[in-house]
Order: sequence, then C-alpha cells, then structure tokens
Amino acid sequence: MKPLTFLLLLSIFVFGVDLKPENRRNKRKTKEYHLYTTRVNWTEAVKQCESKGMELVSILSRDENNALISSIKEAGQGKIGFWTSANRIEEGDTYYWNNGEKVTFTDWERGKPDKRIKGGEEEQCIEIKGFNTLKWNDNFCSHKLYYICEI
Ligand SMILES: [Ca+2]
Repeated sequence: MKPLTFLLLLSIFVFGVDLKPENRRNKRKTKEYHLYTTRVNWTEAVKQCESKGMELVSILSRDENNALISSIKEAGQGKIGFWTSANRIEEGDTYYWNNGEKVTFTDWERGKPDKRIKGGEEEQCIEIKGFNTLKWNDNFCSHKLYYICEI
C-alpha cells in the first residue's frame, strides 16, 4: 500500500471513530437515560454504568433535570433514590460531575446538602431522592441506591 493511501485510510478510520459519536450526540442534543433498579453503592454505580458503555448520570441544566424526572416517573419509579455522578469525594466542599464539570445547576431538597456524618463517613455523593420527592440530597456514598446511566 502506498504511504498516501495508508494515511488516507488512517484518517478515515480516526475520523470515523472520534467524530461520529460526538456529532450524533450534538445533533440529538438529548441524552438517553437507562434506569437500573438494583441497589448498589455509589462506586459500584459508576462501575456498572462504565461496564455497560455508559456514564453515571450528570445533570447539567433544568431541562436535563426535568427530562430525568420524567423518565423516572414514566418508569413508575421514585420511591427509592437514584445515584447521580455528582460528588465531593476529592474536592472537599465543591461538587463535581464525573465528566469533570463543576456542579452549577442544582435542585436540592429544602435544607440539603446537610453533610451528615455517621461512623466517620461524610455524605459526599448526590442522589435524586426517593419518597417521590425527586429532589437532590447528599447521601453516604456507601449507601445502596438505584442508579441511572446516560449515553
Ligand atoms: Ca443529606
């Protein structure tokens, strides 16, 4: 194969792999949510989503929050909380999504985050709270909840 042909094929391959999914995502603009009703701790939720080729959910705007709440209601869920990817495990008082973005939009339940401490563990991970409130609450990352993956 001539070097130029090889280079051309290589660039098609690279563009095909790198750009297509991104384009598709941008065009679609809405995320796809997959709800999982198995109770796992936060770290396990991250791993489970990754193993399915997805990410534990991030909520970057009011629109995304509304879309997510609709998905939960449509699935007949809401009694048990769902893990989101927001946490302050490494950053002290600042919450970050798993994609590295700082948490800006929030939908806390009144009085949250209350950063409770129990048995030396602090509440550092954010859930969409159950009891049909579907507002945000900080919870112990070791707590076992349902989780939502996004793609
Ligand atoms: Ca809390």
